[in-house]
Amino acid sequence: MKTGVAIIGAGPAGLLLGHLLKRQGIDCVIVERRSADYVLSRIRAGVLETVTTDLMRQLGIDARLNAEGLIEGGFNLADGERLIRIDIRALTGRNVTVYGQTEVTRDLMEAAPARGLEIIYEAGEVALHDIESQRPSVTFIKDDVEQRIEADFIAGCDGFHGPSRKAIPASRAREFEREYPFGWLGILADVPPCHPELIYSNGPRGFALASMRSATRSRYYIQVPLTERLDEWPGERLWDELALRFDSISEHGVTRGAALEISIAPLRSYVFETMRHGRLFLAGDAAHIVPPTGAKGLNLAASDVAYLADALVAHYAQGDDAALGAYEAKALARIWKAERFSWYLTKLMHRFPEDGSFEQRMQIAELDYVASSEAMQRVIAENYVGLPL
Ligand code: RFL
Ligand code: PHB
Repeated sequence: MKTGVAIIGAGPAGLLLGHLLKRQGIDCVIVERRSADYVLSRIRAGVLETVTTDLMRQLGIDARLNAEGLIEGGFNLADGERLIRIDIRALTGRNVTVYGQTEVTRDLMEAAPARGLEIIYEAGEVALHDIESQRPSVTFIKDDVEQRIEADFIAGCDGFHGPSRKAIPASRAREFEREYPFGWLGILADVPPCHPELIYSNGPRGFALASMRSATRSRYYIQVPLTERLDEWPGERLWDELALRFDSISEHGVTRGAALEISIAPLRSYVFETMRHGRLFLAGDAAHIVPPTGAKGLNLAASDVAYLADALVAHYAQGDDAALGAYEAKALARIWKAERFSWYLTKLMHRFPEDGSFEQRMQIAELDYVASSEAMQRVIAENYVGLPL
């Protein structure tokens, strides 16, 4: 098989890139290791910046987003006792949209066949070849048969554990990493949210986040040590803990219900420089990870592919490779600022086991400062709604 751009991975990065290229008449194919159902069973991001919603609108894949997305004009930081509302609409003139990554992915997957975007699911042993040559290729096993896609370019959109980043020689790259000594235990349940807007709380019992997917579906997280196992958290224990952290500060208090999903995710900050090697370009989690505290991961995947799609269009439509050459620098400038904000909010809102009473007083003083200073609130709001492309 021959194509223009071979895209590895059908997460948000790969699917958005595929649609953006197809819309411009650029030939591409997506190769995904998992089944469509498996990809749709992963519960991840919930908060979309305008970067992401604008792309969905440009593509005309926005009917459900417009009908079901919750427009949020603010969110809250809490110190355990009081809410500090960050009025993002008043401070920036913009909003964020609560609409699950699962729904974004579903909408993009469902729109693919009618637009001629081919997605090959359940492709095993995906491997990259000849990325330094003019004619790179991707091989994989599908239904016990090895197949090869020859392409002009490969887009590595295969997340943190995929093969694309590993295909770049270590001598050509630098890694920047920070691991955090805790994870997030998350629960999804069909119960009304405890509060109309998100609450990120750093209280005496540690970090917790009250989020949502709709007026009848809630998503909560609490900070747990990395050694924690899921079987140590039967539903009742988790609901008790959430009630202790949110009942006194939220509008309605926590409503309990059966878990639709429950999982633990580690927290990490990571950037891989370079995002380009020969004819391979990396985008999304394949090149960088942020801790989820700033709600930036999916939105960074979207901004990466917006840059990359524009650069590939310039190559195919005008024979102009300047934007391809500038892709990495442009993407990294936005990525590092999102890394900074996600790290800052993670440090401000979590209990670190190594921290003593001094660091805790610093967190309290900073939250108190945020509560009293519009300038501080504006800085947080501007980063939360997303920096310009
Ligand atoms: P993905 O979504 O991981 O997709 C990569 C795809 O590549 C496939 N793949 C392969 N395909 C072929 N061959 C192989 N060998 C392959 N190996 C892997 C995978 O199966 C998968 O389908 O990466 P992408 O597209 O870059 O998207 C990134 C986002 O998924 C991620 O950054 C966000 O989910 C992060 N994130 C959040 N981001 C936000 O913007 N807002 C949020 O509110 C937010 N909350 C979160 C989050 C991530 C979380 N977890 C679990 C990590 C909350 C959580 C709990
Ligand atoms: C979510 O709803 O899953 C969510 C919301 C905000 C975050 C992270 C996750 O910062």
